[in-house]
Amino acid sequence: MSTLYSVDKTENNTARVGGHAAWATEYDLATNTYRALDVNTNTFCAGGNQLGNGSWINVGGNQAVTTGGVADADVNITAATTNSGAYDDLSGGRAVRIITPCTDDSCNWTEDVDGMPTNRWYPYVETLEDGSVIIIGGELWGGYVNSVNQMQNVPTYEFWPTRGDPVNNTFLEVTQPTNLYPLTWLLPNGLLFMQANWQTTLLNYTTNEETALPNITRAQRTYPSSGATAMLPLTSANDWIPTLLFCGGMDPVRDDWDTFKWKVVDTNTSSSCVSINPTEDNPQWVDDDDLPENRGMGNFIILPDTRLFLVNGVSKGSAGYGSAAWAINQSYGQDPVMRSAYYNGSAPSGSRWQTEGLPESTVGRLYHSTATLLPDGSVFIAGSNPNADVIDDANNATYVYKTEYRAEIFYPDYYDQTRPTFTGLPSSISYGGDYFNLTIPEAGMLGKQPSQVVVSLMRTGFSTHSMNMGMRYIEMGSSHTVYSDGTVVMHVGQMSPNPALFTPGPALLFVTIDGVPSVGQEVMVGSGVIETQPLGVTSVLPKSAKLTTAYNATTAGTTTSSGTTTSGTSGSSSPKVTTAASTTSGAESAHQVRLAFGAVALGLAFLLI
Ligand SMILES: [Cu+2]
Repeated sequence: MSTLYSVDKTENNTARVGGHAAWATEYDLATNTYRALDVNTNTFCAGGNQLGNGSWINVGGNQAVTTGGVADADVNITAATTNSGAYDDLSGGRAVRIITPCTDDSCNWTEDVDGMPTNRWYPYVETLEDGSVIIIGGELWGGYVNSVNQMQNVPTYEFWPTRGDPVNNTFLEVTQPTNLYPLTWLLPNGLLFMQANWQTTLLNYTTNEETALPNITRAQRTYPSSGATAMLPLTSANDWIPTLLFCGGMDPVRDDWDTFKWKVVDTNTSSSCVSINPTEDNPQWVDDDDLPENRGMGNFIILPDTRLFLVNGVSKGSAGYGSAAWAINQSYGQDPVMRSAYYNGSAPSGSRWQTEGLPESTVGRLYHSTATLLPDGSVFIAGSNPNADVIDDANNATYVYKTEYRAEIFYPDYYDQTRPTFTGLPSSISYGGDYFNLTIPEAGMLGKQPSQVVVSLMRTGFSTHSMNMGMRYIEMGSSHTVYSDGTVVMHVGQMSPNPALFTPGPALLFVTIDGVPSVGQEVMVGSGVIETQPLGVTSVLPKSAKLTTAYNATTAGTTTSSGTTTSGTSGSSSPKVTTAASTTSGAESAHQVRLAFGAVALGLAFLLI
């Protein structure tokens, strides 16, 4: 059972809640039904991520609006005053919204309309080592880009829960006009990698020191160019060293993005891919294989077999909409790319992209579309609305790009294969400590060798604007014991005692054998509380062994002396440890599988796939 939480912008959806149009839902994939959730603030272009306690946070947005996205007369309207306009909404610029997923229809978004001291439209949200979040940048009221002359830049970051006043950030002061949703990743060394406009920096968010890195090459990747971006899977093969990949976007004709002087919608998007290894000495941008076709607003989804799936986007133009004379109706992008692609980062250079056998979609996914991995390894795709309000056949039949309410599911090539199965997942995974065991029955091994088994943890991220904030894959260190009846027990190390490598909160655990993943099972990483995480010592794995005795559930895992070891190899090492250990106690909690879905202009009434 999977449930998606979607957040739209304030607009005239047919779904209703609390006497007004609904712009948030809980969607049950199993029954293809949804429950409208009563969000009152305007969530237009908010940011979001997963907290260490299992809740989802969604922050910022825009002023209260009425029909057509037009600002209400009282744009600062908040809970202290009366809701207004056609949609009965409140200003969302300073709002902090939280939902804790549930299985009984009891949960709703809680909204603090004064949750931040400043408006933030297009803020980036990244989860930190203690399961709190840093909220970065944005602007006050919205606009196509963050133009210098509009005087609405918000060049600060702050935290939730709050750690005091917002902190000024030089990088955000020098990267206008394309520093909305500044692309940010927490690195294993605790620094924040930030990329916006052409610039790149490393931010120490505790000392506010910045270290400039070389400018990104060949194209801009931040909104509104909106390249596809991801941290590549952290694996034993790459020694858990992070590489950040940026594909597509646009090399703008004008760096000021002046829509009076440049027909953005007729400009080709980029086919370039570049990557950087930001924790190396002297990091440099390097070219990666070009995309199969040029694409802006592409969305990378990490698959549990470590490939990336690329979907959505356009071949011409940019994200955003508006009243420029050259717009396609309101859209600043056109010619949707219907073909998706796989990227295999472990393939030799020149052969990393694969498009053979991939079906083409018939649904264009332009501005405000989304995608997310589901626990069964498929990819859920939805949304598209490059317009200020709902556009449909009834109110604007001639529009080229209408509001898209159809959702799709993409099934990767492994989907219909027999899947690995496993049992024994604990309710939580700690930072360091004793290893745990997963049991794979003989049938679950698919006839493969235990050396082909990979155990990984994944986060789907909060999907919006071609980004999945918080999306991450990490391979767990493991070794194995094989029994005479073919049962394999995987000994899996706890997460390295470094929460910056993989921050606390719910994650999906996959067992993948020779490229075929199991269905992911949810597990809490860390204490389940937003706090400095208890750290143990790095797990010590037993040597891999092959026993002459059959598997016995009551003795397995406690000892390997029940049989004769006929072969032994050392288990793969655990991810690098960069922090020392100390321990405090923390509560553990288990959570149901839930994925949040941060879509603006995402349809609320999904059609059957
Ligand atoms: Cu937007």
